Amino acid sequence: MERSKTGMNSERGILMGSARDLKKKLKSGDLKLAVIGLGRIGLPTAAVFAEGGATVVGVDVRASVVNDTNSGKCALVDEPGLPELVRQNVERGRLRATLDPVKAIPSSDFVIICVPTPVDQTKSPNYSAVTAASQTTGESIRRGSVVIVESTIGPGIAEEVILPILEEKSGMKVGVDFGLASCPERSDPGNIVANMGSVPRIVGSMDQKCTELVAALYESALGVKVIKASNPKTANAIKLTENLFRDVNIALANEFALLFEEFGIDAIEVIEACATKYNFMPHYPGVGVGGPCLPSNSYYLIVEGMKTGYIPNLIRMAREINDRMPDHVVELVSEALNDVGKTVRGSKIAILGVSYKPGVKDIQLTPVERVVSRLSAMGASISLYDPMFKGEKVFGHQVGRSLEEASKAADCIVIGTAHEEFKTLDLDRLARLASKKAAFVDARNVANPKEAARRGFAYRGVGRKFV
Ligand code: SAJ
Repeated sequence: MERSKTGMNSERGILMGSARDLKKKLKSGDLKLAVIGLGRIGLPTAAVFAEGGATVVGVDVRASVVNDTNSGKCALVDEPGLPELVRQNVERGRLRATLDPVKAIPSSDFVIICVPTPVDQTKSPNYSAVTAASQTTGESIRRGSVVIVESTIGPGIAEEVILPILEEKSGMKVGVDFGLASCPERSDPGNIVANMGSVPRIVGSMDQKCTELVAALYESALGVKVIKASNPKTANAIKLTENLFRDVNIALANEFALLFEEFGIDAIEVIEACATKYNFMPHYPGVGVGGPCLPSNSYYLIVEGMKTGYIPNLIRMAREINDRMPDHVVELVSEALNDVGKTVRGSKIAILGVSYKPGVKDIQLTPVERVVSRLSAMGASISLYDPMFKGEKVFGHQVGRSLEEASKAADCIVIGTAHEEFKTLDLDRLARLASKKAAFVDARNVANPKEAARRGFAYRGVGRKFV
């Protein structure tokens, strides 16, 4: 029996076998995976691979997540299908979790790293969780295993930061003793389980053999198509390109909105008409861009670009435009209140929706937070309502148990998130609940401007300032 340099017992590693061996191992239930990080991406990843036939051990630093998982529970209730998938696969004995990476990594064929990569106050990427996971993996990995990085990282971080750590900690060589691949997650929060079974995956690794193996893993266990990229940095560039494409196009939509407000033109009418053209992909203006991905991902590319002396100005400017939208919404609130002879100071402002996007229970970098803090600082009393946070404390405010509770006697109603519930607002009822002369500021364009104005509201929408 060959001993790996890390002194662990090991059998012939997956890297030494073929894609066919891998599929056989998966079929026989002998394929073992470790997933590092059981958050919004890691837990679904662990669950779908278990559902696909692998035996998965999830690793997380949070005891609550580990205990929940081992008792078949899942806190991500806003991910359709995930709670059932976790329960079923824990009951089947295919999925379990641990706080101790050494209980997961040495026996695994694949180690999948799904830890967060936020940016810090200075907008620099914080890769500390990724480097820590790489160190732990390097210390425990067995010969012949493959490391897959699903976390979103800058181009070159896999080759220049993660790889040296893995080689140094394991004392082994990539491409010879272990494999390293980037397979960035591409899942849409709020729809992740379905996405993981349908959206093609991108795989780029240090050598062709490893790329073939990782591709075979995702194809056979998840049933998805796999795009083979030239190398990890290309795979990471692909992920960032699709997210920055979205962020820049949202910024363009926000810039059109700011312009068309000055011209008295309805930006939504314009965008929807443009969307009838075959090559126009509609993006919509609003209170800004939130979430763990788009507000951060640009900086991975900006920072790597600046190291080369090239400053990606368009990408940077797009961030500035999107980051300014919450302040624009505060201006719209102030204007609309003026229309009814009121000021922000002393007004009751009901904010409907705090999540960064519809249908998810997530306030990470939500643009609504700045609207709440600015209006509070300007002397308004704030009441919040969000169907995902009923009765909970958010931004220091108690979220109401109902829309009615939050909107009662409000001088201004602000739509912060386009949750389903807000798309069928009963404007008559809202007008009766709100104070006599009230404003309505739709920062997610869910309501019909004319209908709002017809109920006597002083109306403002992002890109809609004409009624
Ligand atoms: N938004 C707009 N206007 C739009 C679309 C979105 O203002 O037209 C806002 C949303 O309200 C939200 C933010 O942008 O605040 C981000 O929304 P999103 O729908 O892009 O959602 P994320 O960040 O949850 O997911 C994105 C997705 N990326 C792309 O669609 C290119 C998802 O597929 C990625 O997997 C995810 O980032 C990620 O993890 O990177």
